[in-house]
This record gives sequence, structure tokens and C-alpha cells, in this order.
Amino acid sequence: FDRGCWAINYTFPDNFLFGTATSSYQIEGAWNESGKGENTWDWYTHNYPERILDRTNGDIACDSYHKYEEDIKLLKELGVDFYRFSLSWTRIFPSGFPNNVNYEGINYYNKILNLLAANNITAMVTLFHWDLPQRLMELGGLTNPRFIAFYTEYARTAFEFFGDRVKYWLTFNEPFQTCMFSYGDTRLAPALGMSGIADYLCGHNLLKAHAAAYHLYNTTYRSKYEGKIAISISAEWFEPNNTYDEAAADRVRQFWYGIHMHPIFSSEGDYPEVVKEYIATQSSLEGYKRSRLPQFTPDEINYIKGTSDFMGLNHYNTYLATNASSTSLETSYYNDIQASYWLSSSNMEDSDTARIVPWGFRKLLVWVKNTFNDPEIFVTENGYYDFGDIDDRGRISFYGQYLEALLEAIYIDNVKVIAYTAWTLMDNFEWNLGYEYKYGIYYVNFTDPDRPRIPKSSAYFIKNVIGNRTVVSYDRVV
Ligand code: PNW
Repeated sequence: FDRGCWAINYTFPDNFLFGTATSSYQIEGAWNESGKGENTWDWYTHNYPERILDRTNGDIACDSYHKYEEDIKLLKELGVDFYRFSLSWTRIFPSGFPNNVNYEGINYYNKILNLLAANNITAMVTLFHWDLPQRLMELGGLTNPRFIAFYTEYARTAFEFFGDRVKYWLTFNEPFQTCMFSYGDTRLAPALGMSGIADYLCGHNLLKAHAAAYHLYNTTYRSKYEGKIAISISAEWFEPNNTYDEAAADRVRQFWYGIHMHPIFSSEGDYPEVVKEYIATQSSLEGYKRSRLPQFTPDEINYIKGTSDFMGLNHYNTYLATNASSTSLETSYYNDIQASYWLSSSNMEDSDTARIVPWGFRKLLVWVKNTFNDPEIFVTENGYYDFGDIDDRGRISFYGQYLEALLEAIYIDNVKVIAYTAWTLMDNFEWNLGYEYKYGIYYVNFTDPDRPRIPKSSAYFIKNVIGNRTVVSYDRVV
């Protein structure tokens, strides 16, 4: 390793918060215990095991349903300020429909929230992190406008039972991945593959459901509990490949996350102009009589605008982008963008030079600041995969460099970053990639029925960062 880096001069602001994140399906296991109903990921992994890289599933996962006390010990060891985790909808409403609350499910989350409070760890709760009730999926999932009402009742139930102990609510994890990967293409359950249609319908209802939950919290619970409510949006950085590709790169940004940020965080609301324009043009060329992108009414635009107390931002990669005029008339989200993009240093897709691009993170933070009226940014995920080293130098190098970039964004670019969340607390079920791709700062032995957790080197690194409130010395891998 190149000893390239030493503690830089910046320290994290006094009120800056550190945490780690997980999600229900990825860690809980106990897929059919204590009254839990079936969700899309249970259904998908059981019926299409071949769609998961190692043919595994989340039936047991990290067994956090039984081992949450140990998880909270790890958090305590790390010294985090908060823990971000998600609720399993079908643990609370087994059928997905908002009647017949399953009290064993409520009880499970009560135990977690109480133990977090006893340990002085703030709870950040994601209402929806992809494990949709299977019965709702059979009704079209998020493409069914009725989803909004079911989701709002689910949110109300969560606010009622848990609101007194939850400081931060996140309505949805990653609209883009939720809609484009599950409904548009076939990467995530239920893999509908109706690109250019189902993905836009999903995003449209998701934004309305998000806004409904926000307004519900705002009018009924905020004064009582004084929590905050926001959304987590995944944003990769798209860098122009050539100087003349700036418009193309920005178009990709608008299609990947502007499409969900602009309706909520811009002053004018609604989808970005460039997104509306490109989809309308492409739809018409393909023979549609109206745009495949649904339209918001002026009332809806106002209803959605401003519905997030801060911007939850997930970030992983930097891509290069270039203009690409496609003449294909096949309906697809990717055709609509009229650009192509690839991981920077694409000839080394899996190498650290392609995957550790801290300047991309910093540019993203500045772009968000400039595009959306300088919002408070809560980094709700950032992380790095490898294949299982306990002495995980690549991950330390990643975190060290990304945290430095974040400090530069705060002190040099004046971006209001208020918190940072490492994805993820421990190795877990990485969706279509199964258990082979590991993002954890704790190692989990999945062949041992006890699922023991062991700190990796990166856990000590993160603990030091939190304890010293600065990026402590580390080896730079690239
Ligand atoms: C996130 N991308 O998903 C999810 O929120 C986590 O549940 C997941 O474990 C984590 O990232 C690691 O993959 C993403 O392609 C999936 O840009 C894909 C992308 C971004 C985020």
C-alpha cells in the first residue's frame, strides 16, 4: 500500500452525526416467523432462486430477528450517534392491507427502539426498503394508484406505534432503484422488465405516497414527537466524458435522480424540464399519443414540493457519460435518456481505481447544493463491497477518502452535510448478488447457525473516525 494519506486538518462539525445502516429483508431472516406475511423478496427468491447470484435468499440472513441485541452491542462498540434500519411491512401487516396489525411484529420493533434508546443511540427508520407485501405486488405494486392509500395507512401505523422514539423517518429508500430496477428492468424483485412505462408509473405513485406520508406526519405527529421526515435518494455522479458532453451528463443525472429530487426539492416542483421533454419526444416517435411519463396536476405539484425536512442521499459510484443519439424505437427508459455511461475506468470495472472516486462524491454534493437551494444533506448510505477480507484495506481506503471528500465539501464548498451513514453495519443479503458481495464493516459467518459477527479492520477505522471526529491516518489503496 501507498502510505499516501495522513489525518487532514479538518474535524467534523460538533453537531455532525455518524451512523450505520441496514434494511429489514437484508438482515432479519425469520421470514415466516411470528406472523410475518410474504413479501416480494420472499416470493422472488423462493420461486426464482436462479435469479440470485449464489441462489441464496434472506430466509435467515443475519438472523437479526433473534440477534438484535448483539447488533445493538456492535453499534455501541462503534460509538455511533444513530442507527438506520427499516421496518418489514409484512411483519406489521402480514397481508399488506392495513387491517389486523400483527402485534408480534410491533413488539419486535419496540424491543429494538427501546434498546437503542437505553444505549443513547438515535433511531432512523426507513418505512420502505424494497420488501413490498406480495399481495400488493399482485395488484401492481407501486404502479397501482391505490398503493398510495395503503402505504399511507402503513405509515400512520408506524407513526402511531413508534413515533415517540423515532427521531428520523425516511419514507422510501431510493426511488430510482425501487422503480427502475424492479419495474423497469429485471435486476431486483419482482423484475417486471417494463422499461419506460412501469418504472415511470412507479416513480409517480412513489412521489405521491411519499408526500402523503410527509403531510400526515407534519400535521398529526410532528408537534407531539418533534421528529424529522425525509426521503433517501440514491445519486451516482455522472462526469462528462468530453467537455462537450456536459449536457449529456447532466441529462443522465436528471433521469437518475433529478426525476425524484426536482419534484420535492426545487422551488418550482414537478419533473425536470429535460426529462419531460425527452420522454415526450421519444414517446411520440414510438407512436404513443401521449407521453409515457405521467403528468402531475398543479395541485399535485404543490402537494409534493417541499416535502422533505432534509435530503437523504445515498452514494456509491462515479460514471462517465457521453451523448448518444439512439434511433431505436423500442420503448425503454435507457432510450429516453439518449446518452450512454459507464463506470469510470471501465476497463477495470472491479478495480479500486474505478470504484474509489472521492472527487465524484464531492462534485455530487456541490451539484445538489447548487441545483436545489442548498438543502441540508444527510448521507444515508455510502459504502464499498469486497469478497470477505477481515483485514479489509480496500474498504478503509474507500471510507478514508470519501470522508475527506465530504469534509472538503463542508469546509471548502460550504455544502450543508449534517450526517454520514456507512452502508453497512454487517455483511448481509446483497439482493441479486446474494452473500458473495460484502459491504459490512462487521463480518458475518453465514455457514455458522449462530451467525457470529466479527469486526473487520474497517470497524476499528470507523470507530476511530467517530471517536476522534476527524479522518485518522490510513493507507490509500489507490
Ligand atoms: C443500495 N446503483 O442500493 C441499497 O439501498 C442497499 O440496500 C444495498 O445493499 C446497497 O445499495 C449496496 O448495493 C443500490 O447501481 C443499488 O447505482 C444499486 C445502485 C445504488 C444503490
